[in-house]
Amino acid sequence: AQPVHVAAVDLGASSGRVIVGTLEDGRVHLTETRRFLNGPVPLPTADGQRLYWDVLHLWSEVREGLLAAAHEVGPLCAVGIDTWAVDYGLLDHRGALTGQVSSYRCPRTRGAPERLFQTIPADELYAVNGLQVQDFNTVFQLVAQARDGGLPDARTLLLLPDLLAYWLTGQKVAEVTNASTTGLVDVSSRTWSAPLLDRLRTSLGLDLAGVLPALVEPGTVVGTIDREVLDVLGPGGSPVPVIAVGSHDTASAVVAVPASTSPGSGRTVDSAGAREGDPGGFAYVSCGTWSLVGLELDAPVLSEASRQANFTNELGVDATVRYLKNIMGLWVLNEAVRTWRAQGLETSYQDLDAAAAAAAPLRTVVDVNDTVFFAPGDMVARIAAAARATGQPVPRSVGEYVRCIDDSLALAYRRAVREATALSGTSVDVVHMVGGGTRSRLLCQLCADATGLPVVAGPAEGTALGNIVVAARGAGLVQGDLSDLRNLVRASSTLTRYEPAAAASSAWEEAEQRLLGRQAPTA
Ligand code: LFR
Repeated sequence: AQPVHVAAVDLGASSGRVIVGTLEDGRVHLTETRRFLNGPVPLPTADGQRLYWDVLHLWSEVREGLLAAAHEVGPLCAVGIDTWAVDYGLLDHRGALTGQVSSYRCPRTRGAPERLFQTIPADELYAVNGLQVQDFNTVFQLVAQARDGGLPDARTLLLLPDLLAYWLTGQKVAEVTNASTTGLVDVSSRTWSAPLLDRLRTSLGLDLAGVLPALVEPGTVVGTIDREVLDVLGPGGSPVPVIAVGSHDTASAVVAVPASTSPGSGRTVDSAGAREGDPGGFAYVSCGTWSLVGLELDAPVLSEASRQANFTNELGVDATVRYLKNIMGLWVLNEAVRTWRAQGLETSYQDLDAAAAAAAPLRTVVDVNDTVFFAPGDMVARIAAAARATGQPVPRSVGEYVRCIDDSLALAYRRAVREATALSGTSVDVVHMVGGGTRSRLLCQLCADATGLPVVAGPAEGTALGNIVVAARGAGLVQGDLSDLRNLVRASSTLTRYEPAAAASSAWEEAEQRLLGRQAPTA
């Protein structure tokens, strides 16, 4: 068969990329045609600092990347778009943006959950949407927006991937995996929750019913790229379809977990270890700006214990549920690197990894999920403060800081895997790490040591691959269920297996107790 090309637009909060997947001989070969930095842009207002996304810049980069894809690699058979979750643009009656697109890290949402819970109690919300409480969930952003003047001119709310798809095709949809992070979707029925929308209208004066587009499942053809907008063509001069994929980046990343387990089947086979017939399932760590740690299930866990532990149920591709916890992730490291570079330190991530590997293990650990690490800023100073506040030694070198971050992340992975299995009544015997974080050999090894489980690391471009295989299936280029898509991912990836160090267990238990015993005061 002739090779066919599918482009993934994959935007993360720290960087974005356009990657072409070329399908040939049962494998996907990736070609990156554009990579660019991204980050929240601060602007002062009378109410203090606000953080926005530079969506026009993102849009220009996406256009350039797709043009390069079509012109340098070949005619595109499909395009899929994924970004981080929860953030949205509002369109007026002409389809023009009514204002800036806020970043989920914008402090405008502080206190918004508590305000909403006065009218819709947290447990009632969780029973419907199954979502962890994070200030940034779309529903809480809307609470903040209602306080700041509401949605006067807004006729349509589009989450970011849907907004980009709209600009390319003129079609407005709400892809369901990402929509599930709004807090407005009934996680059990995969539909907008009419009762929740009703209560938001009566309690906050937010009339969202007509503003939210129809939900579509991954695989749906959204529309074709308007050539006036972007001059690209498919094979034989055909129009290029935009396919709804797991448009939440984490949904696409989990599609690319190279395990051959269907949800609930409890058997794993991974190519790096090829241990067939293991009794347990798999956990995953999707490792980018955030680390998303959890399980793939076929039904949500909506128990009170799960809510108390702040575990989330997000909707996945092919009727799956991602049961997981957000861990602050490489954000902490990226921000620390930003600080060091501003101070003139020239360093690569590889050098940092080597320096951290040479530093003493578990000397200082911090609670990476403490809210002090959420806002952009000087993470080095914040880590030092957290070390002092918990009576631990302050790191003395760049290597020790990176080691502290990696140890602390691994410690958080350990806790999340244990909680996820306990709360869902499942067991796992392997952890799959996907995403850019797998480029750190140290972090992968620490994850194995901390969880006491083998780690299979890769693919590093998991999100783009997960996006591409779902777009390819939507366009009719490949067939099959999730495990067939994962076979394709596995055939296309280099995986590395890390075995847990046998002696490590007690040291991690000690570190865990150290943190539990001496919680730092939160900001
Ligand atoms: C990861 C991610 C997480 C989501 C966070 C904010 O990139 O999409 O899944 O909780 O970003 O949108």
